[in-house]
Amino acid sequence: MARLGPVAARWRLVDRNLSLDRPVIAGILNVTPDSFSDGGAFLDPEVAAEHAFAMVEDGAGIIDIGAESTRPGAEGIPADVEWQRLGPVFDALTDLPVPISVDTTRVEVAERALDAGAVAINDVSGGRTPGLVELAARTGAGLVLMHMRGNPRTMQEDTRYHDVVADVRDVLSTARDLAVAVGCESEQVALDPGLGFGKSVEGNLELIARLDELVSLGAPVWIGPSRKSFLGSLLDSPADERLEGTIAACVTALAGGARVFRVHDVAPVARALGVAWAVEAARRNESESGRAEST
Ligand code: HH2
Repeated sequence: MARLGPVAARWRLVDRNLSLDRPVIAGILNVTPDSFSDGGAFLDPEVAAEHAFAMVEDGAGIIDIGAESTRPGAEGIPADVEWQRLGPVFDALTDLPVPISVDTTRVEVAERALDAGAVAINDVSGGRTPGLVELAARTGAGLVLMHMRGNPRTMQEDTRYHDVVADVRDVLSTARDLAVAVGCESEQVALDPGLGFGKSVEGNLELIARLDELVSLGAPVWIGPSRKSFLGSLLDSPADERLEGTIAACVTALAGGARVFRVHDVAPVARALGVAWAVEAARRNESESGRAEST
C-alpha cells in the first residue's frame, strides 16, 4: 500500500481540540421518524438520550445528532419541527461526557444547538447553506463540510462524474477555502466525501479506495459508510444486515487516513477499528525503524 502523508492530528471545536491521534467514532443519533435505517427508533427524547450515553459507553468520541432525514428522495422539514425534535434531546444530554455535533442545514437550528451545548456543525450541504459557515466562523464551532451533489431529493438522479475523487476533492477544497475566507480557522474545518450522496456504487468504492487524495488536503476527514445502500448492493442485504460491510469500509478508510467514523453500530466498529489501528501503529513503527536503519 502507498505510504500515507501527514494526517491532521486534531480538530478544533470552539474552546477545545479533539485529538485525532487515534480513530474517533461519531455515534449517530437520528431523532427522526423516517431515517433510512433507524427511523422512529429514537423519537422519544428519553430513549434518544439513553442511546447517546450507551454509544459513549461503547466507545463513541462524538455524538452526531440530527432531526431531518437526508435519505435519497427525502423532503425537507420546517426549522421549528426540527428544533421541536432536537431541543428536548439536548436538554437531556447536558452531562454527556463527549462533544456533540448537530447534523443540520438550518442556521437557526444550528444556532440553538450551539447554545444548547453542541460544539460542531455537521453541514451536509458542504457550505452551500447561506449563513452556516459564517455561524461556525463567529462561534469557533467545528464544521464538517460534506460533499453532496444537489440535494437529497435530486442527488441520485445523476451519479456520473468525469473523475469522482478529483471532483469531490476540488469541491471540498474550494468549500474549505471559502470557509476560511469568511473567518473560520482552518483547524475548525473537517471534510467528508459524502458516501451515498449523489454517488454510484462504484463512485463510493473509488472514494474510499482513493481517500488519501482527500486526506492530502490536510483537514481531518470524516467518513459515513454506515449501513448505506452501496453496501446493500454489494452484499445483497437490507439495511439491518450491513454491519460487516460497514466495518470493512471503515477499516479501509482508516488506512486511507480517515479519522472520524460516523456510524450507527458503535461497539463492533470500535472493536474493529481498535485492531486496525494497532496494525497501522505496527506499520508506522516498521517504516520508522526502516528509516532509522537506512540513515
Ligand atoms: N450520512 C447521513 C447523514 N449525515 N453526515 C456526514 N458528515 N457524513 C455522512 O455520510 C452522513 C451525514 C445519512 O445517514 P443517516 O443519518 O443514517 O440517515 P438519514 O439521513 O436517513 O437520517
